[in-house]
Amino acid sequence: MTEATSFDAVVIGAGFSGLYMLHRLRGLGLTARLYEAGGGVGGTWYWNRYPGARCDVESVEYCYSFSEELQQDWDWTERYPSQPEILRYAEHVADRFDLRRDMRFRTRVTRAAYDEAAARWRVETDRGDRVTARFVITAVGCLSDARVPGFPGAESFHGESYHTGRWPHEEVDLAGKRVAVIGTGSSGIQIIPVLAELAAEVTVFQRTPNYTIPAWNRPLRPEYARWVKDNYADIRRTMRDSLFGIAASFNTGSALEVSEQELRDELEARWAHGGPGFLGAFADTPVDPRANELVAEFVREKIRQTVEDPRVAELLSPRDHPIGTKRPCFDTDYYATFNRPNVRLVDVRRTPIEEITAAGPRTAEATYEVDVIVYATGYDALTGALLAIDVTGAGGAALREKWAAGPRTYLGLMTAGFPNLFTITGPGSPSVLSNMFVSIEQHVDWIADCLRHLAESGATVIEPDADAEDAWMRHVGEVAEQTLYPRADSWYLGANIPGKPRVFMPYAGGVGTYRATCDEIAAKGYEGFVMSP
Ligand code: N01
Repeated sequence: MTEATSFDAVVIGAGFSGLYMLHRLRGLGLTARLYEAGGGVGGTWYWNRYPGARCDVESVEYCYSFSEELQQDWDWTERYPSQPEILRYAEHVADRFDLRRDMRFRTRVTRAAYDEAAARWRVETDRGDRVTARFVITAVGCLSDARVPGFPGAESFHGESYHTGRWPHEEVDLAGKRVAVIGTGSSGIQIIPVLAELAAEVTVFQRTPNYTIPAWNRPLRPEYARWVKDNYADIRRTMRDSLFGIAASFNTGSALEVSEQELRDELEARWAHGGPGFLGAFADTPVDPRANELVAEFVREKIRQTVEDPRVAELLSPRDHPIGTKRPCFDTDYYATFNRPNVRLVDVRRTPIEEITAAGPRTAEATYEVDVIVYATGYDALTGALLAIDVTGAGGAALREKWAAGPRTYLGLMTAGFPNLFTITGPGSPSVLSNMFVSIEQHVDWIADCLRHLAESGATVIEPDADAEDAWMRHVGEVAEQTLYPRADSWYLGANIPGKPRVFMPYAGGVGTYRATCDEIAAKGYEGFVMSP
């Protein structure tokens, strides 16, 4: 039998957005082909196999809600799910809904070109596939384009080097080894305490200290899991209407209007509970620098209480950005790890890494001899994976050109001039500022409803109106300006990638507000979109 080369839709990526999109397309009776660069499903959880990799959204909230049977059948074992468990869940979903038959693994989409005359996309892959589809739906993930800084001499290093987001599938033997970790974002903060247990020595190269809150991971109590399953309808509703897509309670009061004791009591209680709810102690933390500083100083105090060497404690204390303006981190024993005799901290803000020698990283002060270098150096976030594909729209216009000064979308779902191209959790939507599952399901459902609407109304082509897109981008910028987010050099703004335009890319208005906006636009006959037969 010859392989089909013409589909209703091509989906790019088999992470949680691609899996659910494929399922919904099937339900609509549409034909689809899904291409995935990795060797299996799971997206970020397929790649991020580093020791200690774990989600920092609670397991019972970090999962699909679209199937009642699925959410009742699946049992999570820990408060925060580990990477192997999340990967098992992705594989279970792929099998349960028989999704694999439309997937092609180890196949990277290299080019997607819109053919206006045919009103179809021509899609090419690195394995020579040439297919066409009416719709292209990108499910490429927001943090999938792993980046290693271009340190001179990196290839001359005699030991092993790994990026956390491209960790080998086979066991990496770290016992007795000297390990360098470069980077102290979420990945670094998770891997460092585990490496400290496994390796002989760990040298942490820190450029910017991060605030991190204890996760207090633990086995999931069966009675709690039962309670969640019995109350899922309410819990999911709370999550969907919330700011960040999680069920934790967020106070509406101000940190500036409570007594010192009340402030401390609230923060202590949330610290003791752990996890993302800590940042919900006061409503003005994300917007008022004085309120923010009170919360930030509480965390610095915790660092001073935990880390025995005051010089190390100070080095670990963030002072250059408000708390919550970079992606919050949640840890297991991160600060305490710096009390171990086999862990040392190098301040590469003061003395940057000048090169990687055969022996290891070299700063102006010293060469650090190591056996393994772990790059926990992050991603070209939100746009990297999309722009790695050569996408051309109407008139042959290149997406890379259109987004040269920063991504431009309407609702983060589509971009003008690129008809029938949908971007799940695209820039301009809440995506990385939320529990991804909530954002993914909302986007996929919205896209599926839109495709049904097109079919019912006899239209075949949809794209945003340029004015609607401009207005949305202004709104995304204005909402960000009302917050403290722009004050940090974060990957939200592309600040981690040299030469990337400094634009705040996600929508900071919250998933509840955003969902209401998307629903209203659809209810008004897809206001701001242009549809044609
Ligand atoms: O990457 P990051 P990540 N010299 O970009 C440093 C999600 N995630 O992989 O801050 C020296 O946050 C860089 O320093 P600086 C989550 O959304 C979730 O850790 O730029 N250092 C920074 O310390 C997260 O936010 C989970 O000064 C250099 C680090 O590398 C996102 O993924 C787990 C450098 C990069 O931090 C990305 O996290 C893991 C250089 N030249 C990830 N270049 C969970 O669910 C970069 N750095 C728990």
